[in-house]
Amino acid sequence: MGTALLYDEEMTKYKLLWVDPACKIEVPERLTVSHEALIKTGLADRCVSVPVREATDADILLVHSEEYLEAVKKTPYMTLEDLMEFTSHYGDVYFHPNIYHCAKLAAGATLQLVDSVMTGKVRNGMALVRPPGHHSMRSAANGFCVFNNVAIAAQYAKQKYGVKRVLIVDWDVHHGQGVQYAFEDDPSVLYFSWHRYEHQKFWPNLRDSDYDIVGKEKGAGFTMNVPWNTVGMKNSDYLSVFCHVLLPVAYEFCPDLVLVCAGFDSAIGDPEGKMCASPDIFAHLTHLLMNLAGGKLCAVLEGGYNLTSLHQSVCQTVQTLLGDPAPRPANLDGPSTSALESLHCVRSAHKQYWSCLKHAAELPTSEVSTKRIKLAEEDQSLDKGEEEESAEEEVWPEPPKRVAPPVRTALILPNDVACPDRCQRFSSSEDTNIVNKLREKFLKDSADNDALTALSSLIALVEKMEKNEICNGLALVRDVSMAMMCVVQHAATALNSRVLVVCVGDMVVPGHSTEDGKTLVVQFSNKEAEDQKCKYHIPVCLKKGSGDVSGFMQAVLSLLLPLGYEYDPSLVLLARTADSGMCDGVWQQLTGLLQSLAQGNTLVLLQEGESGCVDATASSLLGEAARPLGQLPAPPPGDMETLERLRQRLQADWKLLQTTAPDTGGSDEH
Ligand code: X5A
Ligand code: ZN
Repeated sequence: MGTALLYDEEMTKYKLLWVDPACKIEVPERLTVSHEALIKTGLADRCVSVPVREATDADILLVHSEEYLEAVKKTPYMTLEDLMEFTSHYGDVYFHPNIYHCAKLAAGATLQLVDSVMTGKVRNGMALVRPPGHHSMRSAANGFCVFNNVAIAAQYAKQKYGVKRVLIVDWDVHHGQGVQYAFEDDPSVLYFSWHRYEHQKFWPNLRDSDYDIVGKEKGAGFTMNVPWNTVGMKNSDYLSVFCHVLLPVAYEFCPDLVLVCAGFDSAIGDPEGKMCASPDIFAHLTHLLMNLAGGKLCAVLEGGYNLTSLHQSVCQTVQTLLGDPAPRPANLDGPSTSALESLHCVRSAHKQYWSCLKHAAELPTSEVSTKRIKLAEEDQSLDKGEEEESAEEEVWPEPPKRVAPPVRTALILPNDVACPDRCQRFSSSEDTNIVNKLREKFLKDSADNDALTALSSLIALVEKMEKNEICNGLALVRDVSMAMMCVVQHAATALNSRVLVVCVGDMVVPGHSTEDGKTLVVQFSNKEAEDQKCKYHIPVCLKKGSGDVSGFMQAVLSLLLPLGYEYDPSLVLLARTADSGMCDGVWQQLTGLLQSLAQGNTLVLLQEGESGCVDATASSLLGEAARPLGQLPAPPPGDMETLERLRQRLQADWKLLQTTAPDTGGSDEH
């Protein structure tokens, strides 16, 4: 199943016709440059091109008022003077004789994308549209937006396809207040937004954008705002919020469809956002959402005003939707203090609504909110003192080309186990060098040539992964611990290699090799955990029972992922024992999510008897979406306490595990 791309040149055919400094960045080139980059990189060719249509009146009325629609309908016939007058009723937006036509195409393209995904024509897709949508409200244009493309799409999906729950992720650097207002009392739409806020000093300067605005009535808890109170947020800040706020809540919510307000003004170089996240972070943000809703994800362009940063970010997003492994993200040095303050605030504001946040720390001493009020009083002239445009242009390295290895998934299987479709059965011509080394190290006394052959092809597979000839692999082995040991030892000899070992179930794990940091072992078992040996050996003990799915997912999202990102392995080794008791759904989520690390170089080791889950594992390794787990029940309290204790103990060594700022953090429950 493919990836849809929606684009129509017609949407480049309107522009600002007078002088307005607030609007001059919203130019037609935003779209042409993005589209040309997709063509030049060959990405457009790999997508399914879906034609754009105009949204109908009925579509638009799903969100907007009749009066507003009728008023916009008149704009194609207005004189320049009339257009300026009409524009003056709204904030930071402009009209043009052709913008109504384009706005219908932008909303219509979004609906075509939803149709393509919901009917199964494609798995996911992206709509490149102008004008953007997330600021427009029921009866008002705003912030370059005329019709609220994504809000209309959410209503449409509910109405036409009976979708029960929609997740809207707004990673644009501005608050999509229009989307928030459209769904503030609606528990069937979870709206998440992060945005430059600066204690209300940044446009659109709304009290409604703060962390304590959580939705109304039945919709309480279904609006999540992460205000950024300083500029310069980086990759670590974005990933922290995904791991500690958005993903746990999204998995608990269990959407049937994910819509992304995909604005790229949150990337480095953007004159509006002034943030420092690199364009390749969008590969990760996208990947991390692709296992929700069975992979049904629609990304819809919103902002993005640095043309270079914009087209790079668009390409990263589309390439990830197509299933190519994400690049290793650079500079994950932990979140900033200001980001941690925001994270802390949102988590505490939502702890009463989401069981995954139940153990979040209480609000910091009213410091953060009083700061906001003080600042607002001090400076009534909001947004005026905009500093002079700095002459220096931000520079950053072009994201490296992502070359998907020729083979996606290779399997080492006994002859009597069938190889799943689209995978390659791996057999290596015996390498005497490897065999001799292995014999020396592991099998001195044993004459088990079968075992030796199996292990040597395992090493050969790892070597092909190192050379980028194979992306990932799966091996059914006689002895999981032994196989793991071999791979770890082999990898340790290579320079700059780091292996993240994830074990599920009780097994002997490589102990001695962890101290130098060449290996990070995270072991999930339900045996009472032994004490942690060092920073690089992390036993996680969760209870077995009905709630174990929630507890385990929580551990994956807010413990394993941040650890993995900070460790930045060159290989992920995922092993499980036959008696781990893990269901296929959770296993697929784990396998799918871990592929965001190590450029997708994942090697899965399964016990020989476990041929039953080869297909499910291979499907995840191939990049197919894991099946949804259903709305998650509350995790067992004991598990949550275990995880929270672990997180607190580890956060000194692993900064991405922090969820509170150093000075405001103190007061945890229990
Ligand atoms: C879609 C979008 C930004 C408007 C900024 C106005 N709008 N100052 O990014
Ligand atoms: Zn924006």
